[in-house]
Amino acid sequence: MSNYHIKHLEEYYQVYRKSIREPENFWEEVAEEHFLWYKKWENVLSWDFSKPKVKWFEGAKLNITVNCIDRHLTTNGNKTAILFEPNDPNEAAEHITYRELHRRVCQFANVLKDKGVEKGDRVCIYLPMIPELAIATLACARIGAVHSVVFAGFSSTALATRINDSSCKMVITSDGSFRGSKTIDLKGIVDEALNDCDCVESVLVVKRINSSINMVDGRDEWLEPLLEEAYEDCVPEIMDAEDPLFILYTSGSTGMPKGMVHTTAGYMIYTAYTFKNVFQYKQGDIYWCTADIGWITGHSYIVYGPLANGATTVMFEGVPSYPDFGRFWDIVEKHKINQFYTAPTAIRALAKEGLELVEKYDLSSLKVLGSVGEPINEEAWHWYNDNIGKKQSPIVDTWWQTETGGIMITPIPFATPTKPTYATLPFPGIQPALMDEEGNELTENQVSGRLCIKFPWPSMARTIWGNHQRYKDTYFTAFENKYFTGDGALRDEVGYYRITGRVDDVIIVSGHNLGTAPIEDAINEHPAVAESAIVGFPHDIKGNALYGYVILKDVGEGRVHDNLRKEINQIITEHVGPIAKLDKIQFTKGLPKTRSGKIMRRILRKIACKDTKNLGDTSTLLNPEVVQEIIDNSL
Ligand code: 7RM
Repeated sequence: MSNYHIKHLEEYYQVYRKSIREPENFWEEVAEEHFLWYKKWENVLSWDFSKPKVKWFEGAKLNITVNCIDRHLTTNGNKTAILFEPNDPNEAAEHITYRELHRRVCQFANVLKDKGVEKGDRVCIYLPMIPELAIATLACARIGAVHSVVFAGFSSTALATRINDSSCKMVITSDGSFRGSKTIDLKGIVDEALNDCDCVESVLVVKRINSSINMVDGRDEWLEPLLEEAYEDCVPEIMDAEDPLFILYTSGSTGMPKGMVHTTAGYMIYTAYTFKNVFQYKQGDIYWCTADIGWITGHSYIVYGPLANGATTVMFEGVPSYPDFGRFWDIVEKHKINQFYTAPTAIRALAKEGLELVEKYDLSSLKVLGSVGEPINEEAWHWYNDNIGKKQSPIVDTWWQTETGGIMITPIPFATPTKPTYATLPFPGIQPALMDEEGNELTENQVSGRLCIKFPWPSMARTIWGNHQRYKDTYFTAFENKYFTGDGALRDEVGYYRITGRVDDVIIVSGHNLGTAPIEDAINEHPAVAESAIVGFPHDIKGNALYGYVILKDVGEGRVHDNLRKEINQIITEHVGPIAKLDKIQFTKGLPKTRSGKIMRRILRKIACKDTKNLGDTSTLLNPEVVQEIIDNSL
C-alpha cells in the first residue's frame, strides 16, 4: 500500500469534501491504487437503506489474505508481520515474518481443507491472544470459510449460543490460556458448550499451557501434528467482493446476540485505508493495539488493517496488571512501540496506580496514541496526554462500532487539532447526521441528538446472520433512510463530534458492550428470583458498572442476602461471563413499569446514579408507588 496519507487539516477538508461529493470515485481511487484484484468491479456501489441493501465493488474478485500477506512477500518477506509478546515477560517474544506468516496460514488452511471445511462454512474460533488466533482467522479467509471469533472470556453458554446461531462446523480452541498468574481451562469450556451443539463435527486444539485435557475420539485433534504434515502453500480461494468474510457477535436488546456479517472487499479497503491514516503508519513502525481479537477492534486493527499495510502488529497475550501495572510501558520500551491503541478503561486503571511505574520506562518511541471503546473522560485524556504522550503524541479518540467495521469519527494525527473528550471529525467517506426525537435532522452546529449515518461506507455490516429483518429493525427503522448507531452525540461550534453514550439498552463496562437482556435472563434463572432489571452507573475505572434491581419470589426471612448476591453473580458468570458481574444488587418488591409492561429503566438509571431530584414524568407508570420504596432502599 502506498505510504501516502493525509498530512494537514486543509488537506483533510479537501479529501473529505471530495469523498462526499463523489463517494464512488473516491473509494474507487483507493481501491485502484492499493490492492490486488483478480478481477476489477463492474459497479462501485449500489444501495437502498429501505431494504436495507448495500453492495460495494460488485463483480470484483479477490482474496483478502493475498492482500494482507502474499503481496508483501517480494519487498517485505523478512519484515516482522506479527510480534507476539507472551503473558510471561520471561518468555521470549516471537517475531513472525511475512514469509513465515504466509507458510503458517497456508498450512493451517490446508488442515482446514483436510478436515472438510469448504468455502462458505462457518468456523468458530475460541482462542487466547496467541499467534494461532490471527493465523486461524487468516486461514479461514484463505479458503473462503467464514470465521466467527468468540472472545475467550465468554462462558460455555454464551459460546454455545454463538456456535449454534451460525451453525459452525468446526471449533478451533486451545488446551487453555494464560492470563496473568492464572490459567483458564478453555478446552473444558468448549466441551461443556458442545454438549448443546449438534452442528460441530470437529475440534482443533492448539497446545498452549500443556495441561492434560479430555480429547473426544473422532471429534477432537491436536493441531500441531496436523500442521507439521500440511503442505506449505495453499492456492487462495477466489472470492466475490460481497462474499462474507466473518461473523462477529455483538449484544443487542434481546437475549440473542446479533451476528454481524462483514463482507470482503469493502471491509478490506476501509480497514486498510483508515489504519494508514488514523495511525499515520510508516514503514518500519511498530504498532500495538491492546484489544483482544475477540472484539472488532482486534479484527480490524490488529489483523486486517495493519497486515493490509504490511505493518508490524503486536499481539499481547497478557493483562495490563501482570507481573505489575507497569507491563504496558515495559512492552512499549522493549519493542519501541510507535503507535499505541488502547481503551479508556485501561487508561483509568493504570492512572490509578500512580506515575512511578510509568516513569521507570522509556516511552520516547511513541508517536501516536489511540483510544477506543467508550467515551474518554477529561481526566483520563489528560493523564494519557501528559504522562504517556508527554504532550508530544496526538491522541486519536476513535469512535466506531462492531457494525461499522472500521473507525468512523476520529482526528487525523498531526492534521486535526485534538480536543479532550471529542472524537472530532468524520473520516473521509463518512456522513454523520444528528437527529432529534421526531426524526428531523439537526443541521446546524452546537446541537445534540441521536447519531446516524446518511450514506453507506465500504466496511458497514451487511446483515445480521440469519435475521435480516432484525438488522433492518435495529439500524434502519428509527430514522428513515439512515443508519442509526444507538449512540447520542453533540456537535460543537466548529463541527467536532463528542459521543455522549448509548441511548439504548446497551451498557459499556470496561469497554465491553453488554446487553441488559442476557444478564437479566441469567439472573432470572436463579430459583429465588422473580424478576430483575440492570442499569449502568458511572464507575471510576470501568467507565460504567452494573446495578441490578432484583425482585425475589418469596422474601423468605431466613435467606441471607449476601449469599444470594454471590449466587446471582455466580449465575451471571456462568451464563454471560465474569465481565457482566453486578457491582451493586438491590432487592426490591417491585420495578417501575409502563402500562404496556416495559420496565422504565430511565428511572432506575437515575436512582443508581443517585440523581433522584428530577425523575421526569412518572405518571405513565402502572405502579408509581414503588419508586419511593426503591429510592429509600437504594445502595
Ligand atoms: C469499536 C467498538 C461500540 C460502542 C459505540 C459507542 C462506544 C466506541 C467510542 C465509543 C465514545 C469512542 N465497537 N464507543 N468508541 N464511545 N467514544 N471513541 O468499541 O461494538 O464494541 O462498541 O462503543 O457507544 O456504539 S463495539
